[in-house]
Amino acid sequence: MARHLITSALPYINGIKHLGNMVGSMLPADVYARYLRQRGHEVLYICATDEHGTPAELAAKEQGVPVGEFCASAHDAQKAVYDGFALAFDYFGRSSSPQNTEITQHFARRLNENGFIEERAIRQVYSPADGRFLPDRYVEGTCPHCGYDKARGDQCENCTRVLDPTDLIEPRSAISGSTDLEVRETKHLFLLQSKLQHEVEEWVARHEEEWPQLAASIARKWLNEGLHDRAITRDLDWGVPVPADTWPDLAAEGKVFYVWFDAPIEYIGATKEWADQDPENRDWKSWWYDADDTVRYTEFMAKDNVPFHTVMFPATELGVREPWKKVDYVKAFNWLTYYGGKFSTSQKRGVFTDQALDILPADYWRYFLIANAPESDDSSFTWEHFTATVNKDLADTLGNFVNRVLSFSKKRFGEAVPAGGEPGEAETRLGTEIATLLAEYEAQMEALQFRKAAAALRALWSAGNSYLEEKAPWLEIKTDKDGAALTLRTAMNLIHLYAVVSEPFIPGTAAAMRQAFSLEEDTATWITPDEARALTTVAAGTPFTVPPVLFAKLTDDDLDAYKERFGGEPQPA
Ligand code: B3M
Ligand code: ZN
Repeated sequence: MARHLITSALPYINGIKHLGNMVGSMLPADVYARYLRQRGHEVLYICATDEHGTPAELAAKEQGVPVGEFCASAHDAQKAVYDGFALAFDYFGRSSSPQNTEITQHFARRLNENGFIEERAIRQVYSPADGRFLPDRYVEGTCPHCGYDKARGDQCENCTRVLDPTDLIEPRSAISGSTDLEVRETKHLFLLQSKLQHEVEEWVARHEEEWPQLAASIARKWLNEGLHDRAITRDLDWGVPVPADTWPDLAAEGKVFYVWFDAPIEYIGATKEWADQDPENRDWKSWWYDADDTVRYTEFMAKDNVPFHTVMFPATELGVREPWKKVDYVKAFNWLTYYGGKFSTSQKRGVFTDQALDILPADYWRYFLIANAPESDDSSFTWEHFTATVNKDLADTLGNFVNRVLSFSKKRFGEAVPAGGEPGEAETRLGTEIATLLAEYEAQMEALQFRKAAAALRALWSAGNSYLEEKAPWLEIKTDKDGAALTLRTAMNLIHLYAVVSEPFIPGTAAAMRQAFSLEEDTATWITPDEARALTTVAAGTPFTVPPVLFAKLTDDDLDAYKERFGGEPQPA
């Protein structure tokens, strides 16, 4: 049994995320983590809020609260939503933690000792009216490439080009609106990534064959363009301070590290946060340090984050010259679109995660999103597709099967799994089919192919329906009571199997299904294809209850109401 370290890209602190964010990072990571735990592996799933940088400062300013306070409450708000989605992190930390500060500063000192950091004077936008430098998003203006007049200093939202604040035409301060801006010289730390190019290339070459094509091709593209030295400090109040022991001048000027320098280090920082809560029993270093032979590390993220995880962060880790664990497998996702257009936080298009939970329980979303994850291509969210999937897969194929079998059995045989009948040809055939489908499901989960895994799971559910239609216990009972008992007992074993193997996708419903049976031990321990084949884990005589309807069918009125509330117009991509 391997030790599995899992991280998902750290959600940025400045607001509740939409469904598109979650499907490309935290949700599949949770599904994978749950699966591995059920298979008996030791798993550590770590995530955190990414709290530094200009968007946090600006959002706090907008609300008129100190940035530390803003982040604390925004962290809690995000965590509450993730709890609602049943994301079972081992720890959900904060990049503004002292642990992250300590490790980030350590990394910077080591990089410096190893000759990978250099102090350079650069020209930066300064605002006399605000009395400060204006990094990144603190400057707005007209994009020199496309003419968009609300481009931000770090990137143009319209044409997506990456910008430097000094590129903007007619720049203005995002704080005061002042256009009285000057360019002043100031010193910053640069990470000499160009010196690490070869090492990163060698490292990527050793891993890319195993990575999914999306991750490998993005890493290659960045390497081919060449690694550039980049500024890793900023003039901000909020961030990991540049350590005064190493850079007294910069520290005195209040410089902090750039958010993308400390954010990936927070994967380690959050692990230490986790360990510090129970230091007797938790050893953070064994997951991260000298762990190449003992830990398998899998990262989840959307494609725009891939360069930072496949090239920049590995460069940092390599340059530290200490055996920090580097990623083994990068699971990258394309975009989930909303009717073919962008989910947009700023334009309030699409469905936010908190709104989703107001409408329906987590399992509806979890199943739909993973079954349609943008794995090989972008995929589009539409309410039509969502309601049709819920009705067909969850309400009919799974939910109805469970309720039909249990209610009918209760009515005819009472509240215990009925005895009688000997498995025959139909059960043997069913057992073989179930074993094959379960093996397929396992293989797709091991390969992190979530859509295909969902298809295999759906096929398992369907197999139960076909069996039930074929045996028709509601007719059988009229002529062959033992035969009907066998059919229902077999179907109940399927329900129990579904309860166990559906757990990664729909943990709430899975628990309700498991708990329908009064088994000695309520455990989600995996059932292997060979065990499943026999369909006898739930013995005759086991008491059961009929759970409330597992999935409500969504009506045309529901569909209209969703479209009315969220908009459902097709949008050009
Ligand atoms: N916070 C993702 C984003 O906001 C960024 C991920 C950090 S992962 C270390 O787009
Ligand atoms: Zn532009």
